[in-house]
Amino acid sequence: MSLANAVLAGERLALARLLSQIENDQPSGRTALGELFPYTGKAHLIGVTGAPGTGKSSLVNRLAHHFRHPPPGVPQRTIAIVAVDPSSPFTGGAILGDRVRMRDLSGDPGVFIRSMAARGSLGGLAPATASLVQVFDAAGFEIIIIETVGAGQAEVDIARLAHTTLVVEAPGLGDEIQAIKAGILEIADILVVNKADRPGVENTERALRGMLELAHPTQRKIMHHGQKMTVPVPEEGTIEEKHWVPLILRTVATQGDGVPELVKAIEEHQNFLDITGLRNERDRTRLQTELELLIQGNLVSRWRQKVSQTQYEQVLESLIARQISPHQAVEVLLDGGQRP
Ligand SMILES: Nc1nc2c(ncn2[C@@H]2O[C@H](COP(=O)(O)OP(=O)(O)OP(=O)(O)O)[C@@H](O)[C@H]2O)c(=O)[nH]1
Ligand SMILES: [Mg+2]
Repeated sequence: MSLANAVLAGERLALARLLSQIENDQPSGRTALGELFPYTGKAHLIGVTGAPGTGKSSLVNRLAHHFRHPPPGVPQRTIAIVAVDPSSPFTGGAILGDRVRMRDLSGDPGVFIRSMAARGSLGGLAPATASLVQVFDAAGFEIIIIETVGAGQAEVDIARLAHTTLVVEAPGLGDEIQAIKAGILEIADILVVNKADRPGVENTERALRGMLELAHPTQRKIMHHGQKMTVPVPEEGTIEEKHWVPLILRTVATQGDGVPELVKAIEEHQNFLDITGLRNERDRTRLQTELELLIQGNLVSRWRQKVSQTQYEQVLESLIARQISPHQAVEVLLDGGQRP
């Protein structure tokens, strides 16, 4: 049986082996992914991002627990977690979070957790993460959570992989400003003020609400009364009707407070995407982004094979000495590193 077929048959060892091959950018991993790709497109992808230490891993753990042990009458769902830690595999918080998760979720065959610290050689972290997510999707996991430390563009790219993006804030981090910097409000579908047991939670929430009002002025009134936006009817299909105003919710991840409400909000957003047809639009954008990142990565790596480090440094020196302009340098380098 091929590795892809073993993954489709639900073999966990095969799944783990394929995830490693993909992380290491092995050709065998790409072959299997090619076989699996037609089976993707079913999972609901949830991105969880936010500043270091805001409680993302604790929250993801709670969410996973909730999806595995739902209230009566609600179907149980399988869940995969991809924790992306772009820093060292030994210092990152993903490791700590995983230990917490292992204790709560280990032994449950409906849960699969993967930490990713390595950067694939082609195209960077976001495409590698996208590939892992595709494997989980094909393997039949119904919910896939992608946890990233929200610091820069790479994390925003990864968050864009998701259907529903949660941005996690916590009181007392000066996080309002960080959120603006990372452009994170633009990607947030749900803003979670975690550590709501800590002092300063009102201030954090007020700051976020203020920023939301700036970003979505037409929704000012609705937000003012602290009400959730109702899901619009798609009859007219105008852009306004497809507008989702991010929800702000408080949680205490350590206790599980606010988690049922958060799950409800995620489901509401999922419905909104389905009803408005935005899910298809997001899928399209997502795959297009992935394609473009892969093209960039591939072109750069092909080019690197043609130009030696010495040639590259010679051109760089000429540039620094003002003998050639940046544009001329690019021309020279793309022509195989020959000086004019
Ligand atoms: N008081 C309080 N502490 C919390 C809460 N949620 C998480 N913590 C604590 O905050 C610390 C960081 O939690 P993590 O879940 O590892 O946070 P994280 O955002 O995943 O951290 P990184 O992955 O390192 O960015 C841990 O000590 C948690 O126990 C909360 O709601 N209230
Ligand atoms: Mg974490």
